[in-house]
Amino acid sequence: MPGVVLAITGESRMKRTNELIVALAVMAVIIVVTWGIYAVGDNMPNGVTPFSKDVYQLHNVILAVVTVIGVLVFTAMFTSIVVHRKSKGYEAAKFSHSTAAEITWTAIPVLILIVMAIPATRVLIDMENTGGAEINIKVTGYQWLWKYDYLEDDISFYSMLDRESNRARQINSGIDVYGVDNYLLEVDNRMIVPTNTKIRLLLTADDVIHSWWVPDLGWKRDAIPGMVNEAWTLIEEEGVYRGQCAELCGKDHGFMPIVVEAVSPEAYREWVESRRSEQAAQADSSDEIRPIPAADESSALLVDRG
Ligand SMILES: [Cu+2]
Repeated sequence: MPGVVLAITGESRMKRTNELIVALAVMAVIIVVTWGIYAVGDNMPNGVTPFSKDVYQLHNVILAVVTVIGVLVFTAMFTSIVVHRKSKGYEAAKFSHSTAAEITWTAIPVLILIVMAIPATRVLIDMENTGGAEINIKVTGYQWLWKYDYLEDDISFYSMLDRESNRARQINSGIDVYGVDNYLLEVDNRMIVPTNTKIRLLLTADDVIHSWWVPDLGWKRDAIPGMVNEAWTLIEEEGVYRGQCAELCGKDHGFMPIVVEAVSPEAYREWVESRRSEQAAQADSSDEIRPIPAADESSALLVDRG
């Protein structure tokens, strides 16, 4: 009898070793496939504000956590499917309740969620903190353009799809859209802001719900009629940052881009002065009307880095 017991233990140890080898092989395949997908795919942009960098870090941490979970779960699943298949004589366990299993598969996910919630909450709280802004800009969405009101500087203007993109997008325009620079991502009047300055944006809309989204700033916020949503940004690098309306708002939803141009605080002051005198001249000659798209010299302070 002891001989039989010994033989069985030896056999089950062999089985365990085989299972382990299969599990490691399966895990290696899953890791290689996952790595391949990550290598080929696009990650979200790191952005140009401290806040967008926090969001990016948070995204990376959570992506790592879910990747580890995914690798472990798929390894266990595929190993079980291969090693414990019915044709090898395996039968499913028939227990109906296991307190230990219930506690384990509740406690572990709860712990993981708590660990992920801590940094996520920190970023969310930071996102809501619009205090201490030096510049307040009201952004209003219309079908299908944006209006920017600089509350401290009394500047206000509309910003719509630039003339070249608009011409190219017409049916049978005969224009090759690939030849148009920043096709559908250029406007007549860019939103000019200074770098390294906390800017509060007050978002609203005048007709339907729009959504103001510039990926490099790290957030997206709905512009809702009758409501004012708040957001803030602080752009560290000079440059041109492009975005789009991100809420389906009607037939020309795809034709109301957003272009933010961050310039040095000195260049910003100059722009404010020139814009103000331009506005004063306009106010003398006519009442405010929505402009027809026109190439605007003042919006070309900075060469687009493409
Ligand atoms: Cu819209």
